[in-house]
Amino acid sequence: MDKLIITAAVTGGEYVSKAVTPYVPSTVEEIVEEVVRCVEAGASIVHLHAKDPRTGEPHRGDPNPILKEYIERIRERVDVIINVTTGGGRVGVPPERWDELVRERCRLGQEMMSLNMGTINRWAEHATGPIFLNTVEMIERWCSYMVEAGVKPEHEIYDTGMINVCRDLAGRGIAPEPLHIQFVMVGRTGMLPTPKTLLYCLDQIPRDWTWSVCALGRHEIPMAAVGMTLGGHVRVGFEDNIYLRRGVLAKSNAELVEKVAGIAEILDRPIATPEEAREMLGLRKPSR
Ligand code: KMH
Ligand code: ZN
Repeated sequence: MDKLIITAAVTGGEYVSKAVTPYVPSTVEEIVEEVVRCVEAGASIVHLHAKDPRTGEPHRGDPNPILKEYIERIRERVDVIINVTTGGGRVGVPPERWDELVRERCRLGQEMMSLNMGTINRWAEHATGPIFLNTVEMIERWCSYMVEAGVKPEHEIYDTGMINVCRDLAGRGIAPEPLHIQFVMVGRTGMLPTPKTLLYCLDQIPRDWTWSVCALGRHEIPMAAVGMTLGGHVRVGFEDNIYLRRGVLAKSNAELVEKVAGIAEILDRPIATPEEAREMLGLRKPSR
């Protein structure tokens, strides 16, 4: 089995603000410190959204300058693979501008970006409305922007049909193989977080593709345990779950990273350093 790549989705994404947990990092300084703690705990990738520094809500308007600042400040402190959102960063931005902003966002100095592989009903209330819009045309264009910029897409799969979209993009040479998949088990409007669902998904992807799993709320850690047992990689962090255990808020994303790193140790699965993860995912180290 390959070494385990742990992604820390540290910023709370679009749904987790200070009103949800006081521990969500929101200022640039808090986010950088949180990334450093997560890397020390075993994360080799961090996934970032732009936040309002005061409230921890999604940053309203063009998120690119603030994401650029996060990336530059993180690079000054620690070696880690940086993965930037494309699903987030839409609040207060008219849909006509999404395309242009994603294109620009590909060139902020990160190595990876999320690419959401289909439209889905929102699993929780969201400022942009009840639909998480990702048409095949958007996906194709955004994938091409990433590839042109030398950024590796992380294909986010919320429902099993989205795997077909991945295969189609790969087959037409739009997404370079091997793809890296994130199975995002949101439940409710998407895939249920169960071992059976994950096994079905794994049957649908070529063996040489890499994959990771994340699940929302109380399913995060159990599905991470299932994923790493099956040879996959895992994502944890406040974007998906704010609890360390039932009724106990995690005080830092690093506590969640430590928890899955502990499970990996029990399972005798070594953890990948950022450099080892780059090698496994075929990433180039960014120039400083
Ligand atoms: N918020 C997650 C459920 C993105 O940022 O583009 C999925 C995600 C997608 O991380
Ligand atoms: Zn995200």
